[in-house]
Amino acid sequence: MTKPIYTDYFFDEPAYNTHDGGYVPLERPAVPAKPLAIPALLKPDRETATDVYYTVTAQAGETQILPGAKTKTWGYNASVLGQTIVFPVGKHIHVTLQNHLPELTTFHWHGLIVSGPYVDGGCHAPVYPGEEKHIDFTLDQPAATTWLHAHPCPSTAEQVWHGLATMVLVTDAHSASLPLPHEYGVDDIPLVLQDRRFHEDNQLDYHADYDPDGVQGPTAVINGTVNPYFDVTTQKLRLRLLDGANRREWRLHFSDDLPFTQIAGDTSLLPTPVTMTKLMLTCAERAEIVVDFKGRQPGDKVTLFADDVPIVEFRIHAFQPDNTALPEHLFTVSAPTVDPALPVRKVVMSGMDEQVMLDGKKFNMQRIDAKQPVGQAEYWDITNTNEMHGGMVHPFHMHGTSFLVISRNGHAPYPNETGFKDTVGVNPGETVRLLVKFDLPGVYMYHCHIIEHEDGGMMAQIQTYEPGKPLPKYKLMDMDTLMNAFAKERGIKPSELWMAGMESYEKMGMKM
Ligand SMILES: [Cu+2]
Repeated sequence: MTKPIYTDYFFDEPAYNTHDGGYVPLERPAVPAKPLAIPALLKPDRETATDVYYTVTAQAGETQILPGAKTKTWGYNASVLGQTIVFPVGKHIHVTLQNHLPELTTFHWHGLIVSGPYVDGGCHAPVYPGEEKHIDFTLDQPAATTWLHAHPCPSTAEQVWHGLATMVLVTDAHSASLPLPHEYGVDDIPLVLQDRRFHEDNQLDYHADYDPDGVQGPTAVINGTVNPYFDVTTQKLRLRLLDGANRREWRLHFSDDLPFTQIAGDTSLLPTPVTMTKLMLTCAERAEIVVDFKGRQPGDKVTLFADDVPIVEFRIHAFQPDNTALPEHLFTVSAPTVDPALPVRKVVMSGMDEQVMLDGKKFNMQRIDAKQPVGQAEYWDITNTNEMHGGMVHPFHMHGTSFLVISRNGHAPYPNETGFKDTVGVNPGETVRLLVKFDLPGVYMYHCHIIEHEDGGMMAQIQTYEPGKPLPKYKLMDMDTLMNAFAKERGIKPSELWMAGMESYEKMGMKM
């Protein structure tokens, strides 16, 4: 049987962000092309046969993004975004988290299965300016493209907008053994997809751009580069795509409808490669794709588009022929069994703008919304109650676990969501069934990953526990403590503080 080449974006067209009232279309860049920035690999401080030690520093800096004035940005071990971190599965990993920013932040490992709420780095794990903290963990999960980003409620969106996001590559022996492009920066390329608006003197102004349904800008910024090109020197290129935008959906395709093959989703390889000409990512989703430039000649150009706007140009140079076929089998999914007697857990994402809620409530850091025993697989039904027309796709993200997508409104999931994931776009009027099992006890957040929605309270948290053992007590943060700290750091009164999610709570008459 010949395998299909998929030619659609799978998601429901009436719910695309292009129909939003506040949609900001991308504009063709008016600045000269520049080489795509490839983040350096973060060097370990030291490494032994069993352990590896890193220091990750959140820092402020200036970045030459546009001609003229440099843009004030934040990053991890870099002025913007960050160095790429590599975590080998099985090694004991130690990370020193340093905060050199003028305000508190957290270090959230999006896609890593590490214990919550402290190592996970959500809102309960602030690192204050000038402080450093140490975390350590051992990963037991498949190779994947994950990422690190700030998650200090309710300022996650603004901190990510300033640049606090970088890729974290989980590596394992199985993935390394496959005939896939592996050479970082040569044929294995990270692509962090973001959009920004540049104000006077090329500066960001998050408050000016604020939209409770998600902040957008007209300029595509890829790995921190505007109008990038990449010099292709191999027949095959593996692109690790991350929707690192606060709100934007990326509908990606190449010039001449060049087909490409998706090999991995958020947190694992796909069982089998999926060939397609179009790919849509919702916020925080990842896809690894392999593009084959067979037949292209030196001097040719292949362009990656988002909708109808070019975002990266691939300039073809001479390459050695590489006609190795991609393996038909990439990964074995071992799905845990669900006890049919267990009830299906229901999660409802509702509203838009300031009205967004999860299960009819806004997030409260001090409230545990659900409990699930470690090791017990359960079905979770995630429903988006938005109307198809005028509604939006909400990307549902879970901390502390990888899930399988079982069905969409009772139908098969999309062909490219057959591996493990941590974020899934839910269409308006749709119920997506997930298979969820936690391996580690802790407190974990789950939320919409339109970051302004999460700051606006479209978030909840679950405590996972080991049956038969006493429930550990976790020190959970509260909004007042964080808000007072932000105000102090900014040298203003708490009453003068503006933060992204505040209006969403205030307009709904709810306390943060
Ligand atoms: Cu949302």
